[in-house]
Amino acid sequence: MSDRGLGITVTEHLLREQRETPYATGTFTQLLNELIVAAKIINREVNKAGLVDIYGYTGTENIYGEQVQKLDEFANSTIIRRVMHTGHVCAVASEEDADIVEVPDERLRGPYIVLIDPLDGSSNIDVNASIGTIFSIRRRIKESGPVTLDEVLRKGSEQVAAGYFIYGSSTMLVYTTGKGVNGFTLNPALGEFLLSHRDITIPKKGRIYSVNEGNWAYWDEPVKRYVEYLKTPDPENGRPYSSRYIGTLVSDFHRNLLKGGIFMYPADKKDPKKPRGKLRLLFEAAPLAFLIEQAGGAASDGQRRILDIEPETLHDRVPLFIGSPDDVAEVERFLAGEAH
Ligand code: P6P
Repeated sequence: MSDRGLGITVTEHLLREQRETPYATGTFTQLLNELIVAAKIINREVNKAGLVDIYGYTGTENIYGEQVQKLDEFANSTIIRRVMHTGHVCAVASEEDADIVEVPDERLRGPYIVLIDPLDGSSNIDVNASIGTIFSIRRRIKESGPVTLDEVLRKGSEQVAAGYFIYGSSTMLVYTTGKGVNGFTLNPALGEFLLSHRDITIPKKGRIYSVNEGNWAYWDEPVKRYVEYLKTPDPENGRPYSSRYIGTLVSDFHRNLLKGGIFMYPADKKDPKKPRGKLRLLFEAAPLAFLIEQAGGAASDGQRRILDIEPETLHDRVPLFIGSPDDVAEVERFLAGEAH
């Protein structure tokens, strides 16, 4: 029952989930609450970017050779600082850092490893398009001692929670702990995330496709055939699909999660350093794959279920086809040469 029509806060929802989870000790609730505090701090800076000198670049490059935005760095350090002091985390791995960042103080270590894409879509900051934060939470394998890479290079099916914040026309949190997907919208007047999208389920088949068609020349032939197929009129089967592409994974994913459809970032021959495409397995594909499956959707690299793929390195990239189950199954048929 909500108070005076306030609605259900994310804390109430977390505590309710915790009560329904026999082994829950509240540590996850506290950890997610710290991620929420970090997101509120980031959201405040995102909303005033451009008014203060937080736009633009730091002049440094990340491990991919990409220019680091000031807001990228701010988001990364804010999240790491917040989760490091919960006493429930032993390490953080970030898309922005070459290696795992361990919690140094033995008194403040716990069983969780947090993986983050601190500011996804940061190239869109300067044009005021929506951007986001992606997080993935795993339990370490060992009981104690230094966190080793093999404790992180594990299948996405081992995640205990995953979600994202989207800083758009409204600020939202969407997450799963393996019991469905729920969405919360920030009420700026209260500073509270309120339950706004209960038990999100993606339509079985959509009418939207999201891909950067500027990479057309670099795609494999089956991908080209599939996109041509989506654009070929066949009203009885809902085609042509509409093309929607924001260029921020979280935003494109969120729209397709609610409306149905497919997001693709195929392998392409554009950059020899990125033969498997641009998106990272641990920081982007795996957390969104956990979410989409919990919402009744599917996520594949074109052949394999994303959640079954074991990374070889911390920054592995992977082709990504994610969204409505019938659409993902269809593109897999094209890639397997079973459809043309
Ligand atoms: P492209 C943003 O830089 C990002 O990592 C994702 O958020 C987004 O989906 C993708 O890259 C966009 O890449 O090559 O289409 O600009």
